[in-house]
This record gives sequence, structure tokens and C-alpha cells, in this order.
Amino acid sequence: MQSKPLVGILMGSDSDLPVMEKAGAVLAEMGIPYEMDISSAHRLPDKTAEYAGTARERGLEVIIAGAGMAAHLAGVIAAHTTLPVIGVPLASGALHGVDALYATVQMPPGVPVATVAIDGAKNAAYLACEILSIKYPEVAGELEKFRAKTRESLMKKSAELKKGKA
Ligand code: RP5
Repeated sequence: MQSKPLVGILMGSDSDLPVMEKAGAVLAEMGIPYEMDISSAHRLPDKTAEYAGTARERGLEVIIAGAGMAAHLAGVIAAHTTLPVIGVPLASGALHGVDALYATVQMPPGVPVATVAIDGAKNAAYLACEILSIKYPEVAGELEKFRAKTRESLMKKSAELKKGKA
């Protein structure tokens, strides 16, 4: 696996970091090089356009974008690149993420954003891994290992629960 970032994680504000760093943790666990930055569709529109417009030539293969409230970050990024963009609607403000979910998921035909659950940063990272696994067999291997570990752990808990009840 190369050391140059393959995944870009962007978020609208530093207040988004506690959730979005969970995406970074998953990518690190899977051995995927990534970069993380703050940009905003509304407060830093030029930086966002520049980031997305140069992403492919800089070597990124997937972009994860998290934002709350009127969450246009993932959509604006998708407007400026044909790389796959995964949007993470974040729970903040009076509507607790429902606003961000609608803003992120309701993209017009031709400019898709693959939207995960509200605060679903971990799944955004797993989805990024699945996309990368098409090209990188080692990522497919890591995903298989992770699924096997999840199965084993749940089967163990199931056995313990049954034993406790017997
Ligand atoms: C969005 O507004 C950000 O993504 C964040 O979730 C929300 C609030 O931002 P701050 O006021 O905390 O910077 O753009």
C-alpha cells in the first residue's frame, strides 16, 4: 500500500471533529493512508472547490465529507469531482441531523453523494474501504478479517449469554 493519502476526510467545522475522527480511526486500522482537513461549503467555498477540483490529480480515490445543519459540503465536493463522495450528515443544531441528512442525501441525478447514517462516520470509512477493495486486494483482505472478527465476537457473546441463562 502506498503512503500518499487515498482518502480525503473533510468536515465543515472543527466542532465536527469528535465524530469525523472515527472515520480516520477506521481507515488507520485498515491500513489506508488518509488526510483530514476542515473546509466548508458556505464559509470556505473557494477552498472547498479547489480541494475537490484537484483531488483526483493529487491521488485521492475517495472523499468522505461530514457536515451538519444546511449540510452542502458533500454535494459541493461532488459537483467539483467525479471521484466517489461519501457524505456524513452530522447531528448539530435544532434539528439534530435530520436537516443535514436531507441536505446530503437529496442530490440531483448525475451528481451523487453516497450518504450514510446521521453521525455514521465509521460506516463512511468502511464504505470507502469497500470501494478501494476493488483495486487493492489487501484492503479486501482487511475487510474479510474485520468481518470475521465481528462474527467471532458476536458468537462468543451469544454463547456467553446462553450459558448464563442455562
Ligand atoms: C456546519 O455547521 C458544520 O459542519 C457544523 O456541523 C455546523 C456548526 O458549525 P460551528 O458553528 O460549530 O462551526 O457547517
